[in-house]
Amino acid sequence: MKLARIGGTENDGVCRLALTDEEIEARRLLITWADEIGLSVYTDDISNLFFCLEGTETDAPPVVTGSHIDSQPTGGKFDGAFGVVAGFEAIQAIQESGVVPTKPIEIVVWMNEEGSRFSPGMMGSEAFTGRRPMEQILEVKDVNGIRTVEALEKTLAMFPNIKRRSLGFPMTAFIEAHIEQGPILEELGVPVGVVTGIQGSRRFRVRVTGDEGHAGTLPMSDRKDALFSALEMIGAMRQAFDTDQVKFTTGLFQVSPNVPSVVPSNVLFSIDIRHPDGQTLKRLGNAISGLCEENRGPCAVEVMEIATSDSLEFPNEIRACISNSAQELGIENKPILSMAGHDARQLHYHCPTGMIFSPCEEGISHNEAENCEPSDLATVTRVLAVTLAKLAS
Ligand code: HGY
Ligand code: MN
Ligand code: MN
Repeated sequence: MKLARIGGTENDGVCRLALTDEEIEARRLLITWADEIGLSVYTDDISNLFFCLEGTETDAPPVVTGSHIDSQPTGGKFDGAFGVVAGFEAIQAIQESGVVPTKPIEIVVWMNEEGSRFSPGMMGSEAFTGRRPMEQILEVKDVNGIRTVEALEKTLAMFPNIKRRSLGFPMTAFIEAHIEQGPILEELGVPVGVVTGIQGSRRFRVRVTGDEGHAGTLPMSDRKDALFSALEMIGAMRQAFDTDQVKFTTGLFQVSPNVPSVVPSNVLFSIDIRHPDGQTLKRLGNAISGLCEENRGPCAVEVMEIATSDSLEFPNEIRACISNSAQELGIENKPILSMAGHDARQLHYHCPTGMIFSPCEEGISHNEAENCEPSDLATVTRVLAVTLAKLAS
């Protein structure tokens, strides 16, 4: 709740975009918490944050948990933040239990998971795992034309005394606790979800180019109305993508010159399409260019794919470790596929990785009304603590 007040909105949500003053303030709070329980603090060249509990084998690859603290502009208090706070609670529980782990246990805060300011997201985990080149990440601009590298340097300069670590250091395992962001666990009445994997997603930007004109004088037959063409394209996609299990939206939509009496000359819109089956996602994503071309009317259209993530399955050894930990605590748990993307997606290609889900009220997320029961979050955190202690011993 204290973390949620940083960037808190009047609708009881959170707006704490990556590398903003609000996020810098949140980083300061976490560093204070880490100092209070004796964790050492590190960062890296992409400003991921690491809080470390030493193990008896100081140089062993750490067991890592964590998530992100950046939010959507109309985000909730728990998306990302829960996984970071759960890491602190789990480590404190391990410290208080007197268990001294063999391997170090660390909490990580991945930079810019959401990608709402600098897009696409997951920059911190992609740079760490080398799944996206740094130079590509650093040149991304936000809506005000600020480059990622400028905001990154400003953030890093705020914490001059934090030791730097290399990107990509070895890890024994990565476990991310996160809210489900869907309704399944709540409907089942099950407090813990053992995540089986993450569905695939493909993200595009479509630029439609027409011509400005006088709203009152230019004959309709001579118009190159970029907005009308964009609407035709989106309508055609909604029809083509109306199949089982597909998730599809055009969340970002920019019109210019965006004034009432000028025929729109330019539209830029996003496509976020997801599906658990790799072949279906491939087929649907590959159809986008054709659908846009067929519906461009008198306008020009350019389709750019900016991110592609295959469906993935987390390793059984990690899923079993989480499920057994819940069992030992007498906590009911169920396997569940993640429909949302997470940094764990990138870590899956770096080390044995898994996720633990908590229910969230009516599955609401990426919405200021996102809400969770503290008891549910505590239950997931207990399973996380046992899982981390096991993996680190
Ligand atoms: O879009 C996603 O799935 C993630 O919550 N950013
Ligand atoms: Mn998240
Ligand atoms: Mn999110």
